[in-house]
Amino acid sequence: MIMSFRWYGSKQDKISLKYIRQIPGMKGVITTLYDKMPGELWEYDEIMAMKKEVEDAGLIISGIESVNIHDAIKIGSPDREEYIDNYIKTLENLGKAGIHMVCYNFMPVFDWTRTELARVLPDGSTVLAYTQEAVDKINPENMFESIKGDMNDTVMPGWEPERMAKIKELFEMYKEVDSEKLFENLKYFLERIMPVCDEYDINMAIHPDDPAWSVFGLPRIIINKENILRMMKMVDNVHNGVTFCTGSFGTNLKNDIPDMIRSLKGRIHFAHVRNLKFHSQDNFEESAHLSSAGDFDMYEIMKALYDIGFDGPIRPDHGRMIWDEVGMPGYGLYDRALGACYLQGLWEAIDKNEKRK
Ligand code: DNO
Repeated sequence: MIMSFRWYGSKQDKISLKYIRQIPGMKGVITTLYDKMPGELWEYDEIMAMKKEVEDAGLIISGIESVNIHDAIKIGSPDREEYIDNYIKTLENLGKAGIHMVCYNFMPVFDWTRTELARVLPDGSTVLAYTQEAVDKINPENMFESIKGDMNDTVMPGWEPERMAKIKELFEMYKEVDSEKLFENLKYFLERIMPVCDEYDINMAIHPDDPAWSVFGLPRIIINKENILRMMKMVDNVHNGVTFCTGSFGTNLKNDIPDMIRSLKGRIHFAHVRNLKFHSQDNFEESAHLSSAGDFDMYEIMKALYDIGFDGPIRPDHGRMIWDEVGMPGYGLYDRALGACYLQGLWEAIDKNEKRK
């Protein structure tokens, strides 16, 4: 596995590449061109400039999170062709730059959804949290306003103000799109991009929907084993793969995470590994990474990744805000660094144990 850290670029991220490199075992960053809107073309020179900056700091770009998908592609409107053409060209430029993993999602309107960005735990740390009750009470148009105050003046990906300003329009555009239509549009998109992925050996890694159910009446399809296997089969190409995000699939307690990992052998191209603590199925928070801090057995998760021979980029996912750090919720330095070390500790123990057998 390639231990990596999500980095928002020197213009946006308060955390420097130097700090990231100082985390033990850290090899790469997962990043993106943050000023690109979904559907916009990424020029080769822009990609190379970003790559140079990272490599000059002694790290590699282990993958892109994300090259976002324009709504026209998800909706399947006639103008999708132009955006798919741009996507293909972007993939070609990434491939030429030697970048071989691209994370994306196919969630309508909202990306991940949390109802609190700074729930205070008994130890004084703060975490992202979700309650169904809060979602059920809120008008989706007010969703952004309701969490904005806790964003600490950062722009959280998926929640860009320009995008949120068009929210009414977006809902209108998705009116005719149900789950089947979304599957169909995803298939169309994947079939169009697979040739360029084959040519440049680019692993596409879809991020699951978070939480793993419909919110605000919008369809969500990447939510469980059945659907993800359906997606793998519908475009049966090794480059059509998954970002296995334990914290997203894991929002639904019915999802057996280690079993899902095993069933996706060869198709997991990227792993987001974090823990959740449930008060009930409808009320959970993003705990520290350790098994003892939440409800997941992190050993079993890492063991499943190990057993399927996972060798792609992996990153600690959302962390708590600790030690008075102020930053983008979920994406501070300290707790994610602790998470990275913990995951590597589990991996080393599993690896040594297996090799001694
Ligand atoms: C949240 C992230 C998601 C993810 C996208 C991938 O913190 O895991 O925003 O990056 O869904 O496109």
